[in-house]
Amino acid sequence: MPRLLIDTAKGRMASIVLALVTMVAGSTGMASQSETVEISITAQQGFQFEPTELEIPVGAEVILVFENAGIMGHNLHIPELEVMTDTITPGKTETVEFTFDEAGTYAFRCEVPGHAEAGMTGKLVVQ
Ligand SMILES: [Cu+2]
Repeated sequence: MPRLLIDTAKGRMASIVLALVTMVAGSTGMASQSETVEISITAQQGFQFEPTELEIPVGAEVILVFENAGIMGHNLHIPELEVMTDTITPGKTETVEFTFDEAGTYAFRCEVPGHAEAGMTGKLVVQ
């Protein structure tokens, strides 16, 4: 009889802990799904992106505004997502939207011949 009481108490504790874990997991999951993040990357003079590194939450809907503040045409390509802007002329902007479903470090680069080699590269840290 006393043993049965202990088992019941343990069982109740276990179900309370489980309920808490489920609540926490559910709320963070919903937050990342509905999250929208706007970032901007500028192509500068001298074959440089600014910034060259950004942090992005995994699962967020990313709105990337790419601006060309340089003196020649540039684009922005994220090879692993197959996301790429047009090559835009100085003073123009282009917006692309995408989502990273997996954490990791993703490179971006300008695909105009010679530009990445001259320094037009950067990375997005997704976590
Ligand atoms: Cu370029």
